Amino acid sequence: MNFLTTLGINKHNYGASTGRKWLETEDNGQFNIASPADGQAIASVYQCSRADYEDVIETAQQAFTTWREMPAPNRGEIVRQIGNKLREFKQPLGELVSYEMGKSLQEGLGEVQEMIDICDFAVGLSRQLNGATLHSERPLHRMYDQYHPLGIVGVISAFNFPVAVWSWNAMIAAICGNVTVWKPSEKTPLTAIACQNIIKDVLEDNDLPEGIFSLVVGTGDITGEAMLHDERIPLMSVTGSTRVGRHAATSVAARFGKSILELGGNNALIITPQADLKIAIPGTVFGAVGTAGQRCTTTRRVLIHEDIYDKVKDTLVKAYQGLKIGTPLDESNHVGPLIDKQAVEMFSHALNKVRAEGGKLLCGGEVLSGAGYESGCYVKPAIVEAENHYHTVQQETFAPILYLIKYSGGVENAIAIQNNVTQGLSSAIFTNNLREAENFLSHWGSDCGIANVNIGTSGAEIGGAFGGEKETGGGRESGSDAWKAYMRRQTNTINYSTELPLAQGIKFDI
Ligand code: UN1
Repeated sequence: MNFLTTLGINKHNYGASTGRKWLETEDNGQFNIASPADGQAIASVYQCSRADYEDVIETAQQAFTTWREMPAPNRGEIVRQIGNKLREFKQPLGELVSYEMGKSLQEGLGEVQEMIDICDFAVGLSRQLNGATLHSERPLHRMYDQYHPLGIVGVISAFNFPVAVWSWNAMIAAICGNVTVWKPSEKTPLTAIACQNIIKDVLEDNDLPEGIFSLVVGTGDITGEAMLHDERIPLMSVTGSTRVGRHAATSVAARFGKSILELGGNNALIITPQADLKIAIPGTVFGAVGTAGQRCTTTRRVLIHEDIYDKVKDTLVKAYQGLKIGTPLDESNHVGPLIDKQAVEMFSHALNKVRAEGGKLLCGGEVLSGAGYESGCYVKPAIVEAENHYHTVQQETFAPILYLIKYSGGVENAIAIQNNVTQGLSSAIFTNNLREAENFLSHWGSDCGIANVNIGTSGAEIGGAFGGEKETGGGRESGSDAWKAYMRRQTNTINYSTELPLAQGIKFDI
């Protein structure tokens, strides 16, 4: 595996770094990482110790005092160089993402492309961290907003986007003047270590101090849990399940920290009688089986009008029968493995449950075995006819299960079904009818953070703000003005007169 050597992945790797330097703890246990693609051991990672964690946080605090002094466009220049390094390492990093996490190589490369794109976006943004200039009610007074950095930004990321989510947070945080401490998923620490190796040269070439981009690979108590309760970390950005996010939100709020939460989705796609099925069908299939159904934005429910229900159902089942399932490193395969055997069990369990509730399995659902499937992590994506109120349909199962739900009447009925879940991340409608599309996008339409017309639920561009409502957590990352969450806001009023007029015309003579 050439990509391992190129990315500096050894047989045993350290799990804690302050940017240029690895902390050399070897006695706190290791994570042994095997690939879901072939079940083979890849490498191991020494877990960060309590002392390492303290070291990382103290170094990061120190680095913040230097980093925030640097003009934002100069910080942008560092991010520009990181983007260039990522371009250089796109192929091997994409391969490692694919091998360690199991998503198809196309999607692994796509994930690294998202990292490059966010770097470019952040470089431009480094000259645009602007606030408003406001008119004061008092003469010879001026008022404006400014945005200042916060300090340490803690990033807890999930296995499914093992590197892109870090970059959305870390690159925006960096141009804002913050330093980042990253705790990757313990299922995918090798890609995180690779990223740290990739940025190391940039930090060295620019003679930057330790602590601007740090990494802590470890279990909850020593890293994740410690970060949630650590008052030295003013902002926590957490990607994960709603269960994890609820705990994170309350822990961080209890110490008046800020959080950005990107949690579960239960994304629906509506196909109306006026949809162009030529694009609706591939949009649905990619949304449902891409990343083996393990994106937060995966299409989980498809709401089909009764007039076209049978036709869409048959076409989808036929499309599923043509899916190629196999090693993610072979670009001709559409679907790779799930992350681990536990995920396979959850997939099978959800299918059993939904059938017990009255759901009808139309295709897929098998766990694959035999040549090429030795890891035990490959499944056949499933399509199930179901009803929206089923308990299983209301849950996010992180696996390729697509629920077909029939609706009748106007688009408002489909919108009502789509909104009738506790999550609110992504949503889509396929229609060529302007009225249906605009109703879907209106304030009585989709209640999700992302609402697309004639595009599936997944595959958002980095230029938009990414995140969702309700149990998805309300956070926004990446593009648009999501950067504001990484800064503290200050309102400044300046008096350049020789008087002291008080606001609201209050008289106070002494
Ligand atoms: C996630 O699943 O956590 O929109 C992020 C998408 C990707 C990001 C998904 N750009 O599917």
